[in-house]
Amino acid sequence: MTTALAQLVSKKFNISGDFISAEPYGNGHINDTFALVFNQGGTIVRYIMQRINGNIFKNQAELMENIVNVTKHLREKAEERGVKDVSKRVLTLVQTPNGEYSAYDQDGSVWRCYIFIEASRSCDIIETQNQAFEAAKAFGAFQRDLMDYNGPRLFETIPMFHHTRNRFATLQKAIQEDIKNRAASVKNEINFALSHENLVNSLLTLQEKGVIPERITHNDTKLNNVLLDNKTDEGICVLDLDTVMPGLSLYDFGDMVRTATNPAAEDELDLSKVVVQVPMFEAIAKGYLEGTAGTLLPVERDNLVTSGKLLTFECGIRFLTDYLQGDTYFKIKREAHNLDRCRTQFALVKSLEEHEERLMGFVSTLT
Ligand code: ADP
Ligand code: GN1
Ligand code: MG
Repeated sequence: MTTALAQLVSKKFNISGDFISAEPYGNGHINDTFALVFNQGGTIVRYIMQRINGNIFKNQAELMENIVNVTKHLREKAEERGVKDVSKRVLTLVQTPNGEYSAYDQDGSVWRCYIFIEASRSCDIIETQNQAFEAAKAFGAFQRDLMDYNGPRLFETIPMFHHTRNRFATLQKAIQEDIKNRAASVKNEINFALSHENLVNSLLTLQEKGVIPERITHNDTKLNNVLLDNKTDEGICVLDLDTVMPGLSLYDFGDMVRTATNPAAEDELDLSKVVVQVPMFEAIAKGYLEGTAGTLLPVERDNLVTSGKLLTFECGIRFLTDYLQGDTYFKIKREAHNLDRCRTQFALVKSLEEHEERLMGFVSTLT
């Protein structure tokens, strides 16, 4: 049904040739993503088409404006550097015949379409240190490239997205309201969350004091939001630009720690597998420093470990909140999926705490 809808919507974009198929694609938790296949005069060409999640992104016109402005800037930077295959390195939106970058379906949902970047893939689980290094380097370079962004100020597509104190307050409210009567069954997770309240202010305080600068950041740097080259594992293109907006560079680093240091899946049931792999942490720190090319301040470097703990904790409380509220935010594939995800995040926070000294020792050697 949705696949048929995707075929219908694909007609609204400037795509030539004969339609072959549209299949759900990827493992994103938010939008509905399809891979479209067309036959263009004997050549098979793929596209990525997405229905933007209107429950989460309330102002899709602003969101698309951000993406148009950000990709334009990134394309200019790549061209300045003499990059040859720019459409492999920066997401390219496909327009409609009217020159729009999105189209509506019959229900009023907003869709967009990108050129499919071939010969690459995104990974859900980290396998090698080289992948960790490359992914982090690509996210770092993304941020560095946006430092001289001079287009219109980017809209905040989800207000207070990484305001962890606010996220914590939302959790407290969800516990109190307990609309699905689930709180009693997740006492351990609630206790873990409440006992870590001291974490929530760690970066906000530094930002409020003006010690850590606001930058344009990606804000959703999970490992599967970057494409790695199939042959070399080079991080070739940063994806999922819905939350690119003003933020802290440490939000981006922290979410990489969350997703690229742990060898287990985000929804792994065997929590003994959820551990921080120190060499992976080292690889992402080196990759991020290389990608940001000397632009991180010493205070940002000093807080790399804290950011990993904070962002992992934040994601854990977001999953727990969604579980308590009846799974209305993140897509789920099984009952208690959000609870399982919350548990892995909290297990990783614990592991980060256990390895803190060693990780800090490594960070102190970075120059
Ligand atoms: P969500 O917001 O739901 O996470 P994403 O934009 O991250 O959606 O896309 C989901 C997945 O689709 C990505 O993890 C990636 O594997 C794949 N993908 C997205 N855009 C492209 C593209 N232009 N080329 C190839 N694969 C893509
Ligand atoms: C969502 O869209 P996706 O799957 O890349 C979420 C992130 C979470 C992540 C947890 C807009 O990312 O913030 O960290 O799930 N994106 C949004 O896996 O909320
Ligand atoms: Mg994604």
